[in-house]
Amino acid sequence: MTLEMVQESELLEGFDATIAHNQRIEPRDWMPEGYRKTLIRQIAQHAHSEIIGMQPEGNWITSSPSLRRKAILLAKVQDEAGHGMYLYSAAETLGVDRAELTERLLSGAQKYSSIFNYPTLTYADMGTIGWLVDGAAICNQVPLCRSSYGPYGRAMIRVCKEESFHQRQGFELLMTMMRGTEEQRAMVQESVNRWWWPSLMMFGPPDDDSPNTAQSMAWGIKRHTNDELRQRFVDMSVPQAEVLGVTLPDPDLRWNAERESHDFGAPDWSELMDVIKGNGLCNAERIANRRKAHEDGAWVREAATAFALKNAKESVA
Ligand code: BYC
Repeated sequence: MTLEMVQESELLEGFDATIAHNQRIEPRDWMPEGYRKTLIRQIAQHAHSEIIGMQPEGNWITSSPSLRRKAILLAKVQDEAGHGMYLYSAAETLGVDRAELTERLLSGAQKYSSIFNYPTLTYADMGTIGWLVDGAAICNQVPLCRSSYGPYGRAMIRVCKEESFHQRQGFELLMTMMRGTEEQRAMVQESVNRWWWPSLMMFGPPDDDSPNTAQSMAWGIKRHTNDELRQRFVDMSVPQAEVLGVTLPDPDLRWNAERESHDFGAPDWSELMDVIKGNGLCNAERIANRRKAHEDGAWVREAATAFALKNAKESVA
């Protein structure tokens, strides 16, 4: 064994002990290359999802039915931009920069959540996204507050607080519509029918087909498997659907007293794979919009860099 190999095995021992003691890995700590790469992949994908996720709702800001709804939607979409920024910053602590991550998103080398490749067809979708999509996000992200990587876990705490507000505003919007006219109730049901299955797909493929889960759990990056979180989401959503008075579009959904959980049908996994590969209804449009926004913002980045350089020179002089 060379000296370098001995040093690396000692570093690995220290890293494993930190994980085993449920303590956090911080940016300056040594970490295995695979751990770093997995975190960059997941955190960047998460950041991209927040930024691309502004589009389906952003489209409706100018068509909000009242000033109150407009202010709420605007605030929510701005929160999502903020989440993207915290997450890109967390990824940067791992030695990548944001420009490089944006390039990877635009070239298709990195993914973003499948859910944002579905179109928003009615205003009820603003409520359903809040209720189901943010609801699924909370289920997935609350355990990530305990992720073994410090900057990611800390970013998640603030993100989750805001997601919780997002979910409630969605539920309140749907509740208001359900108390309205027959037509409004039908609009909510139609929207829930379209978003239910894609929301279940947000948790990723079934555990048996999830190549990353086992290693990510061993490293304490993920705290639960995809199927565990999906089950938690279904159990959480069923009573909420009853309160709202909507039917979840799954004929196999029923309470299983033995398991003390709901049984439910399988989403169309071939659809998830197809959307992930880029063949969803809105993939091309979402990336084209993101590319245009990035290009249109070039002058802002240039101005900010020039201003920072000028300030740095002045503080040296
Ligand atoms: N969509 O081995 P697996 C939000 C990929 S934003 C696309 O299970 P992993 C919001 C996966 O990346 C919420 N791709 O992977 C914003 C992997 O491919 P690569 C976003 C998916 O990482 C605005 C491959 O499939 N949330 O809430 O262990 C408005 C195999 O999967 C998907 C997060 O990003 C998918 N659904 O587990 C409103 C949460 N599923 O990368 C709301 C953080 C799987 O190897 N991320 N893939 O090429 C995670 O928790 C995990 O990354 C996942 C997947 C559970 C998503």
